[in-house]
Amino acid sequence: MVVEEPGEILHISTLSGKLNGQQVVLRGWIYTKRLHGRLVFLTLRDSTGLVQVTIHKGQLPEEEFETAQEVTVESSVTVGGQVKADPRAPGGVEVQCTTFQVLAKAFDDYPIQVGAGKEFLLDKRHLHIRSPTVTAILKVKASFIQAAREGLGKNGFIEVHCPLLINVACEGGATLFPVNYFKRKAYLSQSVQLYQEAAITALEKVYSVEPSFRAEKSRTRRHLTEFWQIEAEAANTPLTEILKIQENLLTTACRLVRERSKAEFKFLRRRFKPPKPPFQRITYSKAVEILRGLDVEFEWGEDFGAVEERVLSKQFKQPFFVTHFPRRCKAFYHDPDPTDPEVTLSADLLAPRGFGEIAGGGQRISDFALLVESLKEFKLNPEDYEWYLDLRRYGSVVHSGFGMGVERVIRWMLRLPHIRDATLFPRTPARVYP
Ligand code: NSS
Repeated sequence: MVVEEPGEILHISTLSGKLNGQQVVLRGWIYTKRLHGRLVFLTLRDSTGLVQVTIHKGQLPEEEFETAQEVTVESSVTVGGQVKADPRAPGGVEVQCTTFQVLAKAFDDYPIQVGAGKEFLLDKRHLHIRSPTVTAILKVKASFIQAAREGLGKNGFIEVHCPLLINVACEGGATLFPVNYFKRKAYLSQSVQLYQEAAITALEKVYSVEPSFRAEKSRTRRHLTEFWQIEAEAANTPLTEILKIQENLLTTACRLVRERSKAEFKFLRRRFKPPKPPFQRITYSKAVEILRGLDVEFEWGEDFGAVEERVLSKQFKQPFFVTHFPRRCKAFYHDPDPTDPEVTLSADLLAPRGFGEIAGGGQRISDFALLVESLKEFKLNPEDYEWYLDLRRYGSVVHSGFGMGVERVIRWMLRLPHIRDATLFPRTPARVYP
């Protein structure tokens, strides 16, 4: 079909009562259609919102009216018409159609219907992402990443782009995805931390926004096998400083997102108050004490699971740090606390009100001999980590970093039922389609 190029095409979000009486052209997809005698009511959708389009027989050529009567849901169309202020209409305006062109008529069996089940919607995720709810979530996510980039950039962090095909584990071998790399052993990255540790000797303060992969069989509302992290690493920076950087990043980014994504928060009916610094800091041992005080049986030395994080974070109204985790429940690279080598200079950032962990990090071992010893203790082969050991041989400095789980933050901000709701196409143990 050859379609004449119309004049300037407006986005739905630019329509308002101020344009009352003006002629506009919109391009989008049919969201709903209702026939009512000589009238066709359509809801048109574009990337910026929804608007009602009313089509009166007699106000456009007969042939175009018939096309509108027969148009199917999700057809792509160009609509011309007059803006009419209507306080009852969503958005305060409707468009009275005078020209109607179909760019591609959709098959008449659009599979997504009101009341579709969760699994079905996940099978049809490639279509379901068009729903205004999903669209709003994706916009908030983009806004958060952009705000985080701005915040880190302003603080002198330089964005680096690290490999995702890697040769050694950062976060323990159990969750590595193996890749057949031309008959050699390679894996998908769990975290770009080790590469960032190399980059800081050149750039001092670096960050990345990148996918991370974990072959985690856990089917929880907080785990994906592919998720995004904002990771940062800084030279000459002890644990206390990296906590301030994280605190600053989260508060700044949340404030910016709240300001810039007002329409999305309103549409999703989410009230979200950006957190305010300083965040409370408690040690792991103190957290264990709190848990035991709440009748949770817990052995010192274990890592917190979903239950512990939920119970603990219910005691807080703001995000908070848990610091100084025992050596044995954290990865090999965590620096032991010189005043108590049983624990590490590590920290997790937990979101309040039952939510739990959203970021993890801490101070890294910077001493060569200590790092070799730690690798051996964790049953890792120092030979595999040769390049990483070089960083301690040549120009080692005290340094710290963290990784913030983007989908975890979005789930918390928007109170989403499941972490997969914060992704375009979720990847879980049961799902690599679509
Ligand atoms: O394993 S972490 O706690 N830490 C690291 O990967 C460090 N190497 C980061 C660093 O210091 N540069 O993961 C960091 C965050 C964690 O707090 C969660 O928010 C998120 O990444 N995360 C996940 N999100 C979704 N699904 C899964 N499976 C997942 N695992 C971690």
